[in-house]
Amino acid sequence: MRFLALILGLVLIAPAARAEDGYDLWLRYRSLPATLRSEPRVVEPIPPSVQTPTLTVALVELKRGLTGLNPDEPGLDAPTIVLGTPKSSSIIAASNLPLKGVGEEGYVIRTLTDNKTTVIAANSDIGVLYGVFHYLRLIQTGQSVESLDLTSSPKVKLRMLNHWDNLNRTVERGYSGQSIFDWWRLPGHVDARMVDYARANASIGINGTVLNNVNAKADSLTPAYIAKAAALADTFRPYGIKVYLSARFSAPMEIGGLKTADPTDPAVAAFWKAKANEIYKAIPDFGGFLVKANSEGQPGPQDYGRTHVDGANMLADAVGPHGGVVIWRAFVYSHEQPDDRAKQGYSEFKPFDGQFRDNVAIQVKNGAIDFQPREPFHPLFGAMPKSNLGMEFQITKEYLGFSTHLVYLGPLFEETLRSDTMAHGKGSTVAKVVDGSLDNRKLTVMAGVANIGSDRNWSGSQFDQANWYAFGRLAWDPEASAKAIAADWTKMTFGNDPRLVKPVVDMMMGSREAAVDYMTPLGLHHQMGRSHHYGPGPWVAGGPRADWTSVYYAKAGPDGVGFDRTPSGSNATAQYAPAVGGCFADLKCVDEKDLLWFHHLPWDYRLKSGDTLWDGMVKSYGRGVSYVDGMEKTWAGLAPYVDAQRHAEVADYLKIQRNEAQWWRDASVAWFGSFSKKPLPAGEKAPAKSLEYYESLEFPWAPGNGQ
Ligand code: GCW
Repeated sequence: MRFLALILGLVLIAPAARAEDGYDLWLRYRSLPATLRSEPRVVEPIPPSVQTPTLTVALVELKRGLTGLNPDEPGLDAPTIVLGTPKSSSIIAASNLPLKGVGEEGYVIRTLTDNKTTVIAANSDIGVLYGVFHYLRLIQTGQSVESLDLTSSPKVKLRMLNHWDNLNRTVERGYSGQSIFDWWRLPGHVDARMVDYARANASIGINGTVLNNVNAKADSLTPAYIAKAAALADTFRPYGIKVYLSARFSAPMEIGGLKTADPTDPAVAAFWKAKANEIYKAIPDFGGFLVKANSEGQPGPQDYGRTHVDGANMLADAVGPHGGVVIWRAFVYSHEQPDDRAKQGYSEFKPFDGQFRDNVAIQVKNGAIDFQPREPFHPLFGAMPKSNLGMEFQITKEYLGFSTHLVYLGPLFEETLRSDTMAHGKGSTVAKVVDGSLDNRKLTVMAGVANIGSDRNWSGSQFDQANWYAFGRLAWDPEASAKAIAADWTKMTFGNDPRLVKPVVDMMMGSREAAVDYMTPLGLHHQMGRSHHYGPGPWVAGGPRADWTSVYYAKAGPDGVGFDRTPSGSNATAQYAPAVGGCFADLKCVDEKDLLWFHHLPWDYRLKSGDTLWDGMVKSYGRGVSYVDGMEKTWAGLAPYVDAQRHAEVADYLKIQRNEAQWWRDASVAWFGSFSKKPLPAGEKAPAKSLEYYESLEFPWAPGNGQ
């Protein structure tokens, strides 16, 4: 009997138990359980005379999804799906659909009054493909498609990935193997995986990709590499994805034979114009340039006494006639500048508001330091109403445990986007700056530093796929809910069983706060190991520049801990709208999550909980570790609902995370305890090893550091 039950059990869970490695992402299209299946549908063919590459891939995707999710044959009288534009389909043209309101990339999905026909319609072919992915998502997530009437269109114009991929296939801050782009074999061979890359991105609405690292080599702009980029552009085009290149500002000298890269020099401007013409000849829909200038040693206009405006506008004039854009990063800080690093981006860019060309966007990281587990929103959001201000998030988790820590970034993205800049009073959220609605900006950008690599599972871990997914969904709609996105992703990636979905979503939703807790609680930041940023390194000091050390940020001493950014300190709070900055600077108002970001406080400062700061810190670290413990246990209990291979991989990683969270906790408690000199709160264990031990650990081969 026991044996029979076991066999039966195996048969019942057989579909889930099939080996999967994560390659299929959220586009698995595995057959749904009978209870969730809707009636099989017939997809109307597209007449050859109106077929286009994009409509063709939309049709193929729809059929692939439908037959995968429900392999039953449609009956004779089965309902139909018609997809297309008013140009490609007479049914759509005659259906009186609200297409006017959905713009260039949006779509309408509607079940017509005959109740037999559902149209997936758009003004453009790419809108149709987006609509197909939405329709499939409804089925994948177990929603009814019997009677639909919905519209959707992206709120942000450029929804982009930024690959920090080098030409030798190393990836700066990449934890998922090598670069997905096989530069050496291009353009002769385009890996079939490039199509799946494009499908996956299109499925979440991403419409641009920067192929090379912002720490750029001029080689990317040589004819040989332009041809390689063109081969990728040809592959991505049916999926609505444009390619962009990071441009090295000194390229005119390195590959143009000039003696200068001064943006005001006519020969330099002529070099860039000619280069743009050359690129557009090979890639007629080339997106434009992304530029990291005068930051962390990269060349830029300031090398010639010129400004960011001079540099950006000169490049903008080169790509402008072709419809291209220049995305100029605001991630600048200089070691000659003694001021608080958190202030430097704002100080440099704010005075230029209104001076950039219309086809320039300033790309601003979510926070003023660098993709920390938690940062208050960057003060530039809301401060440059006369400029196009784009968002840069980091999907790859440089400061969040790389690919082996389960940290769902949806809540981080959401927290930033929902922050209120108060630029025009209440409700002036960062999302409204990014989608352009606050100041009526047309060129809007949301970029994510990609976590994609050559690993079979794309992102280094199964759960890191969710961060790529969430980024895309939030770029489409910056006001979307991180939790709803997590639920969609979980259902599409692992299945619809509520016994799986709820615990996984819960686990994901708390995972980022847990990482904050075990790494940098209460507003601490930049406490990671030197240069590779792996593991704890609160003792990191010395070296080439103060603002690359941990002690610069935590300022721990016998008197207390934290960075005073109030008017009595660096006064970074003055860079925010008065109501916001005033609150940050006020101990009675500031959220304790940001406490030590803005304040230097004594160890016995009383937190709202009644704990002293020291006790509160120690408890936070411990809370983070316990959360990971909990995730490990929850996940172990989910084995019946997840295929063995993916289950085992996640379980291994959670174990790594559990150990590393403990290490973070112990090392941090040892370090900060050497200043506080206070006993641990009751029930808290002493660190397992001595401070010297933690300080002695070295990781010369930690990934993501390579050039
Ligand atoms: O996050 C930091 C990284 C650098 C990166 C830089 C940037 C591409 O440590 O590796 O360089 O930011 O955003 O330019």
